[in-house]
Amino acid sequence: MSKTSDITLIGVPLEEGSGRGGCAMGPAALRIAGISQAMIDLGYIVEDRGDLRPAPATDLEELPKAKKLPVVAAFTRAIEQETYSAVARGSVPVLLGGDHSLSMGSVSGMARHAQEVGRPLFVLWLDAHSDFNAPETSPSGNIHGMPVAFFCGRAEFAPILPSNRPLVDPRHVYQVGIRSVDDEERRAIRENAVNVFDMRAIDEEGIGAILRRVLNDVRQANALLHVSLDVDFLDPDVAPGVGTTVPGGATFREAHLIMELLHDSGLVSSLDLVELNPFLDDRGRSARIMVDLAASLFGKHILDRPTRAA
Ligand code: B3U
Ligand code: MN
Ligand code: MN
Repeated sequence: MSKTSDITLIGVPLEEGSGRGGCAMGPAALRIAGISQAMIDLGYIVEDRGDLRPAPATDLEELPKAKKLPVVAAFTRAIEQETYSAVARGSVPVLLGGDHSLSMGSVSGMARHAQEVGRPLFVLWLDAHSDFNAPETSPSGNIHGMPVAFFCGRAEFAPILPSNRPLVDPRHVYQVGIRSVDDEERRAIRENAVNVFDMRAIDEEGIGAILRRVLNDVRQANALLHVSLDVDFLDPDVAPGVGTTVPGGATFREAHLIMELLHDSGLVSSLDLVELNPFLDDRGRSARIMVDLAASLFGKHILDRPTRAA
C-alpha cells in the first residue's frame, strides 16, 4: 500500500458474546448501508480489511459464567492486534460489530498504542447498559455485558491477553445514556469511580453540556479518545435493530449532536459500532442510522458554522 489510509474498517462478525443470533450479520448490514462510501464522500482514504474470522481458542475452556469464552477470546486477540496495527500506522480504526464483547479487543489495542505514545486512553461509552459485569456478577453469563470491567482489569477471565497488558483507568471511562444497570454492577461502577451520565442527567443537563465536560477532560489530560457506540444507546423507536432494547433512550437529534461535537473536538482516535442485529431491524433503518451517525462523527454537517469554544 503506497499511502496509509485515514480510516481502517475492521469487520467483526461476532455474536457469541450476546447470547443470541444476528449480530454476526452486522458488518454486512453496515457495508450495505454504505459505511465505506459515506467516509469516502467526506474525503477520506478508507481501507476495508474485511471480516475477522479467527478459529476458537484451544487453550481456554468454556466457563458457565462466561459463555462462549473460546470464541470471544479468539476474537479479542485478533481484534486487539488489528486495532493496534491500524492505529500504529496512523489510521483511525472503525470496528464494525458484532456484539459489544468486541470492545475487549478494540479498547485493549488502543490501550497498547496509548501506552506506547505515552498518553492516557479515555473511553466514551454510549450505551443503555454499563457493561461492567464480571463473570461472578453477571445475571446472564453473556460476555457482551462485561467488556468495560474487562479492559479496566476488574473482571477475572481466563488469560485472554498477556497479563501485562495496559488497562484503562475506570476514572477515564465516561458512560452516557445509561438506563439499565444490574445491582452488583451498580456497586462496581460506584466503587471504581466510572463517570456515569444516565438518561436523567441527559434530561436535566442536556447532551451538549455533558459532552463538553467530557471533551474538556480529554483535552486537559492530552488523552486519546475511543468512542464505543451501542445501537441500544438510541431509543428503540429510532433504532429497533438490537437484541436488548431499553425504552427511554437517546433521540436521533441527541445522538447526532454528540457526533458533531466529537467531530469538532478533533479528539477521536477510534470507534466501535456495535450490537446491530439486522435480523431484528426494520428494513435496514438501524444500519442506516449507525452509518449516518458515523458520518457525522467524521465531519458530515448541515452548514458550516464558526467553532464554538468548549
Ligand atoms: N446487564 C445485563 C444485560 C446486558 C448488558 N449488556 C447488554 N445486555 N447488551 C447482562 O447480561 O450483563
Ligand atoms: Mn453494550
Ligand atoms: Mn447496551
